Amino acid sequence: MSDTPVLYLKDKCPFCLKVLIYLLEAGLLDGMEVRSFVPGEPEEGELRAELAPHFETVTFPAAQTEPGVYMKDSDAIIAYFADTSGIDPADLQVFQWYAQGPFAQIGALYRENRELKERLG
Ligand SMILES: N[C@@H](CCC(=O)N[C@@H](CS)C(=O)NCC(=O)O)C(=O)O
Repeated sequence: MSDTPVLYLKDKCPFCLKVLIYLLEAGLLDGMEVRSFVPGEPEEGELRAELAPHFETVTFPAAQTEPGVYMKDSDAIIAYFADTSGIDPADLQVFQWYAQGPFAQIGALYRENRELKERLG
């Protein structure tokens, strides 16, 4: 197996998009292998089966930073690549626009929706 880091993404996932934007804008994506799936397509089962032994619960995005070393959680993945590359996400304009704009709004709407549903019982 090569030492190229691998990124595991679920199509249209907002957490995955956050990592993707960071890596793209930082110029790091070219050096990575991206394995993504559309929910319901056959690749989904393959990727979940690959990741399942490495996590108690599989979530996307996930990354294999070196052969056999897996991590998940979008902020942790960004922090790892920021640390190894020295490229601070705070300096990336498109990343900041997304993280503080649409991504933050999606989170706020999700929490509001969950609260309203709980109140409805
Ligand atoms: N805190 C995690 C949340 C990631 C997350 O919840 N991703 C969703 C997809 S948008 C997921 O993996 N859901 C479970 C699944 O598809 O099995 C992160 O920042 O990466």
